[in-house]
Amino acid sequence: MRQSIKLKVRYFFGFFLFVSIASFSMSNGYELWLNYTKISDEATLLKYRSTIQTVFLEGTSETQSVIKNELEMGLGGLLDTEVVFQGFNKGGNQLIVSKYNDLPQELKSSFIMDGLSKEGYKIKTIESNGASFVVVTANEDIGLLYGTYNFLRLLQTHSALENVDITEIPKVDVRVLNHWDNLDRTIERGFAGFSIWNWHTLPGYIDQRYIDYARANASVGINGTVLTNVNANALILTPQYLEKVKALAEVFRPYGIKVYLTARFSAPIEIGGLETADPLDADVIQWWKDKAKEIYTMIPDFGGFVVKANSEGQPGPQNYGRSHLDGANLMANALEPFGGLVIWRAFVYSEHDPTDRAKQAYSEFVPEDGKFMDNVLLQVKNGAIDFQPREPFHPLFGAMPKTPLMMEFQITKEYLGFATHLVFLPKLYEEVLQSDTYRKGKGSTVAKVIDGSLNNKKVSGMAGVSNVGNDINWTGHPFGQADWYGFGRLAWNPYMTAEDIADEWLRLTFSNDEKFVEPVKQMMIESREAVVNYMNPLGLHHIFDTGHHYGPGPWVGNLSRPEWNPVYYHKADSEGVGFDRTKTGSNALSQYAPEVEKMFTDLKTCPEEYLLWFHHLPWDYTLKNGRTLWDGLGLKYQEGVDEVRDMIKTWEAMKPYVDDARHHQVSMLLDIQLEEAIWWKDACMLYFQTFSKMEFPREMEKPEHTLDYYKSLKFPFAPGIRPRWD
Ligand code: BDP
Repeated sequence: MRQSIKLKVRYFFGFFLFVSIASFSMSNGYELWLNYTKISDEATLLKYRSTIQTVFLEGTSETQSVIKNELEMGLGGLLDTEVVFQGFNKGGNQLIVSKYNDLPQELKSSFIMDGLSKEGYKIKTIESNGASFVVVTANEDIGLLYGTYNFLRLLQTHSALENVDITEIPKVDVRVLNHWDNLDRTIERGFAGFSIWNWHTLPGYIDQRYIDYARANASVGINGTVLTNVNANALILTPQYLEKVKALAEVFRPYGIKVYLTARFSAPIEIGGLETADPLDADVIQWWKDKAKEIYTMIPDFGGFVVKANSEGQPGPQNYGRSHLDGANLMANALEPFGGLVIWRAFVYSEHDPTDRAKQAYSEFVPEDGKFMDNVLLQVKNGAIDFQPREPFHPLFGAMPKTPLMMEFQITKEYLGFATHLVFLPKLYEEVLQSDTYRKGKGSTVAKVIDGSLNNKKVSGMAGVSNVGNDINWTGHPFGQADWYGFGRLAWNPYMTAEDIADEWLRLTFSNDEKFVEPVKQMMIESREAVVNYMNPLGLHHIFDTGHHYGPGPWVGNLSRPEWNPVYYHKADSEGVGFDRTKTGSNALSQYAPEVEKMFTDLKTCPEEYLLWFHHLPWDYTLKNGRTLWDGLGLKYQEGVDEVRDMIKTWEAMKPYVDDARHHQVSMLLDIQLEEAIWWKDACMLYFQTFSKMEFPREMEKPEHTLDYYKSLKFPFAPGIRPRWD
């Protein structure tokens, strides 16, 4: 909060308010990981102060004034000193932030800038004629901004400045948040309040949040934002709304963030007055061309369109007997003259297609490989069903070598306990990115598909469905910020480990004290397995109560579309449980490379985490630990509950290291998480018992209520729901 209040003060209020609020020690979390409070370790502080006595910042572009502001806040706050900007000081002890071309001659020879690309940067300690400098340099302004944030991160994490030698180049080109924000400010699957986009007061009123949002994103390397829901409203493409979009684009531009919009396929009818949206119709083709031109006249660096078509009732080319390919190329053709991208979503499944939902995207898109225009990316969810606590990687990864496949992760926790549960998602992202597709032999990881290196792609991308809302701390749960942060870090470098990300985030957000960082990091890392255990153990999936997806609903079987019913996914019966996706079942496994297919098919090699995802097994099937499947299920549910109890204990012991406000907030949320973990265990085990007819394993705590009780629970106003869902 402190630095943003500083900003506000600068913009709106004046000195007095700043002084009075800056002395308030509680944090409401608004400042996110850009926490520039004074470094408490005296030795570190003194060392930094003597190393950085002045700052040389060359240039006056908009991005450079953003850099200046950030250094004033960051250095000023962390070192608690007045930041002195001055010319090059041969005497040293200076921070130099300058594009390579503008570097003082004597420093230039220390750098080789080849291959640094537009967004890359270097940070290096240089000794020159007995004087010492820390230099941040890049080819372009945006690289300098990224480098500045990294430099501040070094200070925030108390890193030594003596021998710094960092070269950073993003491995992925398009690093975007997807906001599922509606124009009325509700957010589909959003659990942290309403949308931060106040469309009503735009373009005239620029909320301070827009600026702080841009800072936060740029600080982790996010370079794009899709402002609107994939279930799109065509109005966003009207001049009235484009004016508002333009105002946001102007706020974001100095931070290197492009805006993208979701394009409703039927927009030519709804706002264009045409009778059809057929992608092969001449008027429709012209309409999209004109629309693209109109947008680029207003927003010259507009990123492009994201499209959800012929999926869950959205209009699309198939309404006219055309294909996804026709639809994507229609828009790509319109955007191409302006350098815009079409991000076409592969999340498609049809109520008219009786085959396993997990197979439909692959069947639809693989035959089109190589036929999309160069400015089309296909955006694929991490798994073939839908953002479950654990899913095997999507079979499309690696299967379309001629098409750039973009990763779609969900940062908001639609299926992971909303903003109430502490679940560190980078652990899930890491698992997916490090999965081996075997498409070009061993080591063909999903990360290599995504960064384009597996098949030499010209453009690459990663999208995260945002968890940001207008809650004071942006994400509802204070630990939800770590998921936003971690997504950005992984989009920049998909090979980072979840552990390193947790380490960084904790130090930036809370404290550098090892007695705090180590146990809490451990807790974050384990939190992902905990949620899998208490919600969807052993490969169970999509057994959430339908519509809102809050809590368990494995019994639901009355919805019109078969694949919207949990019973479709677990297939429990008196014989056993699980979805047979081997050759004897839906054969979805045939969509993977032979090595992967074999590994998942063979019960001896199939990891038990994925057992019921791929196999229907008898209740008395023997698990690796010698227990029956039925017992194993109960034990996993119990393990999940116990893990949350451990998290509570860990957090309780962290009281000395965290301000009371955030400590209490997280404690309350963990208590709810425990209640809900128990609810999941009891409801699911009671329900599955109606089929297994077996006793609960003795180590499992017995359910508190009856199955009828759990079935009777209703949550008509659960957040994040789209009104038209059942
Ligand atoms: C599902 C959500 C739904 C989204 C859909 C999508 O339940 O609200 O519209 O994904 O990604 O997870 O299009």
